[in-house]
Amino acid sequence: MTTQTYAETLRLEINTALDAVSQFSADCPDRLREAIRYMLLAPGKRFRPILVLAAYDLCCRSSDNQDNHHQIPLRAACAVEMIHSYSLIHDDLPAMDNDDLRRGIPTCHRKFDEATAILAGDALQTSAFQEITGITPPELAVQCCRELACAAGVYGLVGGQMGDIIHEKKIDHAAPAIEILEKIHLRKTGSLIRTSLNLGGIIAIASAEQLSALSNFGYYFGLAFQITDDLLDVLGNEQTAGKRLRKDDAMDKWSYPRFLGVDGAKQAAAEAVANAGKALDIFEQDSKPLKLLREMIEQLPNRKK
Ligand code: GRG
Repeated sequence: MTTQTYAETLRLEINTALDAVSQFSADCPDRLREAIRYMLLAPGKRFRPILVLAAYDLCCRSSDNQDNHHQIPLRAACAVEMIHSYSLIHDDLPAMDNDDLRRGIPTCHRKFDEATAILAGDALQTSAFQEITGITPPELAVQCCRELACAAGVYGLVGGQMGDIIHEKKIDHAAPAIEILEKIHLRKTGSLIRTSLNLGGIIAIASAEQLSALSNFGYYFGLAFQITDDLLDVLGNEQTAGKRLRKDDAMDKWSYPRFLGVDGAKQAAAEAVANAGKALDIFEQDSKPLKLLREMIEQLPNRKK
């Protein structure tokens, strides 16, 4: 199986599982279900859930060939994608970035309305944790729940988003800009990426050395992801990216190209990619998941969306 085929297999498993977890019973209002599924099932790259499954496969000692091999890690994979989708829906709202386009389609509040989009985001967040409670044994579920809550809350996504808003409005300029920028992005973007890798490792009962390597890889992956996202905003094509670009300058946002220039940001991304690669050196080098993780990080500087 090539790395490409392996990645496609994981993506298919993830999309099937996301479809299943967002059916909900008849008690869920139809409009809410529709709004949730509209953004959750829209064509995202599925980076984070793929990282969960690849990290799991990398550290898992049981046989690869069981039919239900991914039954438990798929719950965590769905949960991170649900948290990610909620954050995109809320980030696009008029009170935040006020965007019209996401994943190549109208944003959730444009397609439905603001109240529905807020509620769809809220429901995605709570459903993510409900999904985690299905992980067995229960002690593992508790560990995963804590890991995800830390990444999503005040120390992660939400805290990072608040930091971004504060600095966008230039309230606090005391510390060196690049350090603040890194801190914001490690929370806003990096935390969920790192947690995706951690969750895969935790569920696979990885060793302390493996968990530390995954976490290091996640740190640099998050950094490279954010720098290349900022570069995409400057250099990318809106149609291919499926979202509005040239936002950072227009909204006076802090970004890597703004502080380092385009070439400096490309250099910083290359350094993060190299450091991420080194973090993986402790693993067996010719396994499928290892090759996929290396490919994902090496492709980041070429991303078009
Ligand atoms: C509203 C709590 C809250 C947080 C918002 C998601 C987010 C935090 C901000 C989005 C703005 C942004 C451009 C963040 C940088 C990185 C990022 C999260 C990009 C989008 O993720 P992709 O590229 O998207 O993985 P797809 O659609 O492929 O899943």
